[in-house]
Order: sequence, then structure tokens, then C-alpha cells
Amino acid sequence: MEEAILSLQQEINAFEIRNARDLEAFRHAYTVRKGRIAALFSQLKSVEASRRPGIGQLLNALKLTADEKIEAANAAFSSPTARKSQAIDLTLPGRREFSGSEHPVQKVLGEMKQIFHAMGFSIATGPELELDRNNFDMLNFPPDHPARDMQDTFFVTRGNPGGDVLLRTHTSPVQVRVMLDNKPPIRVICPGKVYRNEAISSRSYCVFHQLEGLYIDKNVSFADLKATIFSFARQMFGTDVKLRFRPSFFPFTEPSAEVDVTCYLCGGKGCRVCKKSGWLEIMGCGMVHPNVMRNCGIDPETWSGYAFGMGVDRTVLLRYKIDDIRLLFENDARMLRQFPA
Ligand code: 2NL
Repeated sequence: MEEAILSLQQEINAFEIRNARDLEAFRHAYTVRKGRIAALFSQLKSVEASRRPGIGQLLNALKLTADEKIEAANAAFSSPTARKSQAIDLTLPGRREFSGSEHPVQKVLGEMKQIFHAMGFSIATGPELELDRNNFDMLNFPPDHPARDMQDTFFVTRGNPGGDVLLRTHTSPVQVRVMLDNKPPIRVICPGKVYRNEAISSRSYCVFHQLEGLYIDKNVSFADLKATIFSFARQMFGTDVKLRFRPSFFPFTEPSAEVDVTCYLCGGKGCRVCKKSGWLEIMGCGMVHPNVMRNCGIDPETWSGYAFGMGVDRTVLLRYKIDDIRLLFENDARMLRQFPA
């Protein structure tokens, strides 16, 4: 009996468990209910009573060795990481990475550009770093205008021999450049980023997008401006929107107006977005001031023109039900992922 136990002990010690299949074979051979260790235990009752405790101890030690061997193998093959590393399926196709999509601001800008392009406007762009002169002086801003304040504008250099440099606060300096470089008739839109040193909140950010338009020709009237804005608003916000023009003031236009559309969320009945008024402000506009024309080398006795400017980001927030403007500028792919191509 002792010999049988010893030889089984040697066999068990020598058994190499290299994988899950070996482990199963080991268990099946030695430790299951009808295995070889159990077979030895069942012989115990035929052993002489005085030797039974000693043999019993040897058998228990043998069972313990086998169990420990199984436990060690289990830890090696069946732990979650071990199971995973064994379960790599090399035939699986790779996971697709998000390859980006058009930003919602660019989608809305694209629609706006398309509408004006169809009406004969071409697209002009210019630098975001501008001269104080193009951003303010040429546009008939008086020297003491509050927008020129450090408080409102990001100045980059002061006392530069070629003039102070700043981050443009509107896209109007692009139109100034177009007027300086071209003879009328002129019909352009200028989309782009602009910068203002404002308190940051869910509603306003220090960077935002604008689209401005300029039309200069002979006998351009306020009626032409109204017709263009009407056509744009109906294509952009819906064929059933109504518009209203309210008198306003800008240094670069005279007369000037602000334009409201009937709230396209409540249909004009009044809701939280339009603050119960039924109207949403969409842009400012007016007839180009004669001083601006002269500054840019265009004779206001021969030519006349209109201009308009609108913010893009507010429309993006309303259109896609985004509740914080900062989400548009954080470059977080989790946001963009929600706008598949
Ligand atoms: C607004 C108002 C406006 C313009 C922009 C303009 C440009 C030149 C000459 C005259 Cl070069 N005007 N642009 C005119 C009226 C209003 O924008 O509220 N924008 C968000």
C-alpha cells in the first residue's frame, strides 16, 4: 500500500500541466470521485487497523499535493487576464477608430455660404490677426469708442511702427481689404472666427464665428438689403418665418437696423428661448457709411452699398439643441462623435 502511494506521488509530481487541457486530464486521472487517489482511499478499510492512521495520513498528504497542483494551474490558466490572453481571436476585424466629421459650426456656415453663393456672392477670407486700422479706424469707429478698450479687445502689440496689432473683433476688416483691393461692383461674404474679451459663460465665449456680407454697386438701396435678408432668412430658418427690422446704430452703417425672425422653435407664440417675445435676433445690417466708402477709396457719390453681419454659433446651439457654447471650442471628440459624417 505504501509503495502504491509513493509511486502515485511520484507520478503526480512528474505530471506537467502546460495548459487547460492538461489540467482537465490531470483532474480526471487523479482527483475525481472515481480517480486513482479515491481508489487508494477505498482500499484503506482493508488495511490492518493499527497501520490505518499512518497510511491515512500518507493518503491525505497525497490528496493535498494533487489539490495544490490543480489550484496553482487554475490560477495560471483561468484568471481573467490569463483567459483573455488565451482567447485572442486573430481573425476578428480591427476596431474602427473615429476618423472625425464636419464640425456643426462648419455645417451651419456651409449652409449660409451656399445660400449667399446662389445669390451671386463670392467668399472672401482674411487674417485673424489684424491692424487696429482695418478693424476700427477704416470702419468709422471714433477714437474713444468703447469697443477699442483693452477691456473688450485682445491687443497683441501696442506701439508697433506699422500700427497696433489685435485679434479681429469682427470680420469687417476682411471687407475693408476687399474694398481696398477691388473696384465696385463688389458682392462678397466673409465668414470666420472673431475674438472678444468677454466674460465667459454657457452663452458667450471669447472666440466665435461671424458671417458678414457686403454689396456695393450703383443705386443699391435699403430695399435691396431687405429683399436679400428675407430670401436668406426663409431658406435658413423656414419658409414661414416673418421678419422685422428695428432701427439701430453701428459706426459703419447709416441707416442701421437689427433683424429679428419669428422664433422658429415656438412659431412666434413665445417660449423660453425667445424669452416669451416670439422673436429671435439674427443679425445687424445697414447702408455702408459714406466715411467707410471714402476710407476704402470708393466714391460714395457714385456708388452705394449695404452690409450685414450675423453670429453663427447661436444658430448652431439652437439648431442642434446644444446648451453650452464652450462645447463648440473644446475639441472633444466625444462631442464631434455625435455629428456623424
Ligand atoms: C452684428 C452687426 C454688422 C456690418 C456688420 C459692415 C462692414 C463694412 C462696412 C459696413 Cl466693411 N458694415 N458690416 C454692417 C452692419 C452690421 O454686424 O450685429 N453682427 C453680429
